Amino acid sequence: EPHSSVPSSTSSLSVDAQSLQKQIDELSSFSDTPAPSVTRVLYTEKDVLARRYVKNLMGLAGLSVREDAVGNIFGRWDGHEPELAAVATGSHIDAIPYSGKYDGVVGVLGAIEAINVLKRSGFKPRRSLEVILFTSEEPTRYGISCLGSRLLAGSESLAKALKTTTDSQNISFLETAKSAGYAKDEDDLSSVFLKKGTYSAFVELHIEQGPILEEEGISIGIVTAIAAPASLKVEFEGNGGHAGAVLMPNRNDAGLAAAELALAVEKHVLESGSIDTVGTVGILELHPGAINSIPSKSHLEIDTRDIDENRRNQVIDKIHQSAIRISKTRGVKLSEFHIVNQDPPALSAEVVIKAMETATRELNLTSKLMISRAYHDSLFMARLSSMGMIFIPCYKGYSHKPEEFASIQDISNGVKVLALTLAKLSLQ
Ligand code: HGY
Ligand code: MN
Ligand code: MN
Ligand code: MN
Repeated sequence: EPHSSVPSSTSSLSVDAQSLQKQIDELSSFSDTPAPSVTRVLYTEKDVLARRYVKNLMGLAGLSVREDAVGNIFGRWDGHEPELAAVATGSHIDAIPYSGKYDGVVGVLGAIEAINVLKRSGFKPRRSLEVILFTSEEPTRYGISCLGSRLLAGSESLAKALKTTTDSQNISFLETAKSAGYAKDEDDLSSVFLKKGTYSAFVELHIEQGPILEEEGISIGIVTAIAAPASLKVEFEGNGGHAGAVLMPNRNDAGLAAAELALAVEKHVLESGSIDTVGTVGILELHPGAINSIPSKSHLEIDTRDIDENRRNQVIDKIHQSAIRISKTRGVKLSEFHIVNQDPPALSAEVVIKAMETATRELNLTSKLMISRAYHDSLFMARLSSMGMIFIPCYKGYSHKPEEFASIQDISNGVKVLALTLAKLSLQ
């Protein structure tokens, strides 16, 4: 009967930095855009290849691998009390167009390496440990963020919506999932929902996607809360017409309505009274998209977030009022105002924060408590169990662009903190 104790001296925690860096580089080659950018969208051929690559690494780490109906992938190391709720970790490998090779990837490949670190140290888990590759954290293909973890957390509305969801090419989610080898028989996605008590804790390793740790020369960020994200889809319709022949008083320009609303988003965000309120219009499409044709239709997708949920919701209400006002003053139709998601923030659990603080201290690493302004799968895993996140510095805070970078030293620090935190939580 193996006796499990947390690795006594932290010197027994050795990260194979060279192979981890190689894996990060190899994984980044599964991309639909040229290096140094990475584009890897859910269920595309590159996504399927990348999944296969990660499943192979899970197998090499001695993990038993299973996949659910939408392609969440679980690698499990049975503890000597396997009936207890397990401790999980993980992140995502999908990448938005022209992004970088560390967002999400550090928390998947780093998690597998954390398992290898513990195995090399002779550690034996009491609670089983699971590494999760979440399907589609990014909203790129179907416009919904954290699709896999949202389902795991039991979102009935999402399970229902996915039966009729299509992508921009009008291909259905279920058909595409099937082509990637998932959603085989049932189109009842509630099979993905995890039972309460499946996990006792969930910890995610991720690059900060902000400049604080690097600026302050701190090695580890201990996340205390994840900001509340929301996304809106808005459409205006006007008569369009000839860009030369229609005089200005006779126009109802859907493109200018969109431009006015985009500036209204900025205005309402800046007037919220807090630096923590953010907002942007990341997608703005004009139809028909010809220089000499007055836009007859415009489509905007708005991303607005705040650490304070009510303040964020007030901004959404003001954006809605502005959309209605603009449609009246410009004589365009507000043909859609749809709130795609309006999620609450998530707080990290004391028990996980404590384990991470102890781990960073034992590893002689500097650390700082901080909030995550980016959302993560942890936002939804917090609905299933105690949650915590470990941040590592990234170059100038860059993310969602090819210049994204994290040093293998910082990544290795994060992996060691993750390994020690998982070990502590496994023995509780
Ligand atoms: O947008 C986000 O916050 C996440 O990085 N996908
Ligand atoms: Mn024992
Ligand atoms: Mn991202
Ligand atoms: Mn991410």
